Amino acid sequence: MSVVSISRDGDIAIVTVDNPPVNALSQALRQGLWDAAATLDADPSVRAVVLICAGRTFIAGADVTEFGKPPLEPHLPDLVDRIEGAEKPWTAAIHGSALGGGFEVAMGCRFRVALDSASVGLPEVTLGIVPGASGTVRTPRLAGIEAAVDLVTSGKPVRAAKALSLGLIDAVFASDLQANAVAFARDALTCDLPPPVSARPVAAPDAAFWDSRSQAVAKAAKGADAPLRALGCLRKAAEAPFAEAMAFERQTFLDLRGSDQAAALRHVFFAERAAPRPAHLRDVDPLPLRRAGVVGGGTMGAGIAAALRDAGIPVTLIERDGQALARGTATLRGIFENAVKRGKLSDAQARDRMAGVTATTDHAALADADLVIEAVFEDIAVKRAVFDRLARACRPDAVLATNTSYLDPRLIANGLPHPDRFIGLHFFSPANVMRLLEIVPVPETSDRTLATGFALARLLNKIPVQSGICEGFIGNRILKRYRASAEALVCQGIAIADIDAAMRGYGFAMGPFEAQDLGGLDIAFLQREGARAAGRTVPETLGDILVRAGRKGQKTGGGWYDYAPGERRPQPSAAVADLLADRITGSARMDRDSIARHLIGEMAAEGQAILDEGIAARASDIDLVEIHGYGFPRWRGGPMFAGASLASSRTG
Ligand code: 3H9
Repeated sequence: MSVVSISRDGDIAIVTVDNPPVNALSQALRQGLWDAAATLDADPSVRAVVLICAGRTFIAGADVTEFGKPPLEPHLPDLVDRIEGAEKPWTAAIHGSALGGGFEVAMGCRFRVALDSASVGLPEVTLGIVPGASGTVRTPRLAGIEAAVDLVTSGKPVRAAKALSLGLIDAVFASDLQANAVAFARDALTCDLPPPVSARPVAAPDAAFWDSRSQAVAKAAKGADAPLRALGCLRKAAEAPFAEAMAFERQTFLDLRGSDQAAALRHVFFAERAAPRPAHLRDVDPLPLRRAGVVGGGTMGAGIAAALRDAGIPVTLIERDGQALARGTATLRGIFENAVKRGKLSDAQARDRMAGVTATTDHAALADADLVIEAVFEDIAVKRAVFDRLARACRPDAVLATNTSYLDPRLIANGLPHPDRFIGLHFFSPANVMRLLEIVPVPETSDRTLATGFALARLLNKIPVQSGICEGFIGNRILKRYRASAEALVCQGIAIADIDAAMRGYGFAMGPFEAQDLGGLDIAFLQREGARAAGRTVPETLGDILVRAGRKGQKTGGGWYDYAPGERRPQPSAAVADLLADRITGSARMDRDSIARHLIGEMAAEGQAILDEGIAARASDIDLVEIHGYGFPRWRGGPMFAGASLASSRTG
């Protein structure tokens, strides 16, 4: 069947696009629309055209799978011009999302109407490119340069009501999109047509505007190239004639499309879509998730409860006594109050979030929970006791999950009457913000329980990655190697501050030592001490030496660095140099680029071991863990993606 079909409603032609899953602008679709424009121009009985899409969304953009291949005609900018130049006015009727090339096609139309649930946007910068079919040139002509800068450089879509207020669309309907769009198109024929978007003027702001915007955009981009390049295109659109700005945008698009950053971001785009759908669970129905319980109201438990409430799931929060319960409830309330302060929630929404929380010390309140997540102290005996009680209090079909980050979930599940419904769900702090969820089945976990873990991730808008069982699972195991490798560099004589600067230069918000100072060195220290107490041989790390000397990080006024009272700026520390003097045996020199390459190579090597052992199913899953759990720069693609290109640049 053709991806474009034409039908009629009297003198209005309806062009329907049907190219599942998201109506992406493949060559066949571009050609189909091109031919439709020619057919309808030639048909004197047609007075106007409505462009609408079948399926879940309007055209969601260029076909990203075609980006690595030679471009085929008709090119998208020509198609947008062709639609704009059509003899009859086209109206784009938008449902779902009109994104990237999809919104550019809509801007080629004389009018744009949408369902109120729809959104429009130009997410190209999130793929490491700029809009390539007039997005930077037509958007400011519709919405003005300020709004265009926000839309294009952030890549964030806006909902229909906002789009209407910005002038990006002309009308919003609650339902009956096709009938309303046809009526709109017919009505429009009774008035003078507005000029095509390309013919509309755009006001050019002064140099100060561009200076302030480039600073803000560079800051938000954190090393990604595309947002600043997009800003350059917008400036051209404001200062040069239409055709010149189009040529500039096209050249920028083509430059970036082949860039390393765009390849990395495409890799992440597809990785994020592959991770939530493991092939072996395709035919497995998850269990319903109507009510949840969280045991433990510390930072992690409260964060998990907040994430569940954000997804609309009623939560029972359990603590061991009234005092701990009051603290946990206050932490949870604090999360929502903070969201109100930052404008993320209204007062009423925050109240509603708390109204859906039952706080109690009585495990019997978990009798109707479909899922209970344990987030208590990392101590096997404490956790076992919790699960003993849960086994008695919960329904036999309720999923019981542990949020352990280091303990072996098999030991926690041991002795449970229904281990098939047990699973590890490893959240990252703050759990209501961080998108990563490591899903860790034990051998007895049923497919249904596992599928429920993935369904939970979908509900909470998290990126799920399945991990096998090993110490630290995927993420903390790589973190351990990263830190150990960074310490090894220190022992070779590389300055702590140089290592941190190298990793910041690579794109991390913080280097490995600064990050430990912020989070506290004592957490990992206590884990190592626990392992030592259990009789395992764990070599003394440099971090251990610092903690034993009372240097636990910023909270104690010093860790790897010194901090002036009340300050967060790290200062190289003579005390640390003294404490570590015996262990610093080398006087190696390495430039920052080599330091970063070395440490990324170490992470990738650990990732490869994780793959070889079957702990992770795909290299791209490991990349997602690092990007969404550990601040790895997204535009680098993750350690496995970046490590592969480091390896090829060494051999090539
Ligand atoms: C662009 O337009 C450049 C132009 O300016 C210039 C050109 C000259 N291409 O996300 P989902 C697949 S750049 C190919 O789970 P949802 C996706 O891989 C583009 N495939 O659905 C998945 O496949 P599978 C700018 C695509 O309902 C399936 O569709 N546009 C594309 O949760 C379902 O995806 C964007 O960046 C694509 N463009 O969300 C929009 N998009 O089933 C990107 C999706 O085999 N897309 N697929 O795993 C989205 O944001 C979401 O897909 C959308 C639907 C919101 C539309």
